[in-house]
Amino acid sequence: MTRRSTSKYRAGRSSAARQSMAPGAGLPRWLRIGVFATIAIVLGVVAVSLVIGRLQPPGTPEAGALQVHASMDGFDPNQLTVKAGEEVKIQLASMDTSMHSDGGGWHEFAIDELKIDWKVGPESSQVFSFTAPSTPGTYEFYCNICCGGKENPSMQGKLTVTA
Ligand SMILES: [Cu+2]
Repeated sequence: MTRRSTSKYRAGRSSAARQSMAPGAGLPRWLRIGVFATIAIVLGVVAVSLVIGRLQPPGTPEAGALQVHASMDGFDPNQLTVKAGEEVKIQLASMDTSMHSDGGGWHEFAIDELKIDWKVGPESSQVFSFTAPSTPGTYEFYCNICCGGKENPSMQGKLTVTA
C-alpha cells in the first residue's frame, strides 16, 4: 500500500516538472514554428539593412565629382588620378557614426603640398574643389583625425597628377 502510493506520487511530480521545464509546450506545433520563423526573418532583415546602410554613402552623389569614402578602415578609393591643371571636384563622405570615440566620426582629406585640408562630419558628405597642379606628380593625402592620425597607413592615399 505504502509503496504504491509513493510511485503514484513520483509519477505525478515528474510529469509536472517536465511541463514546467518546456516553455511553450502547451502551444500547438505550427504556432511554435511560426513564432520561430518570424523571429528568424526579423533578425535577418535587421542584419541585411545594417550591412546596406553601412555600404551606402551619406548624401546624394554629385555628378562629375570623384567619390571618396572615408571610414575607420581608410579611404575608398585610396588612389586618385587627375589631369594637370584641371578643375577637380571631390565629394568626401564620412561613413562613420558620431558614436566613434576616436574622432567622433569626423575624417579629413589633407594634402600639405597643395594646401588642401578638408574635413567632413559623421555620416555626411561635402563637395570640395581644387585646381590640379600644372606639373605631373604624385601627392600623398591623409587624415589626421582618427586612429593614430597621419602615421596610420590605412588613413592615407595617393593623388596622381598626369600630363
Ligand atoms: Cu580619418
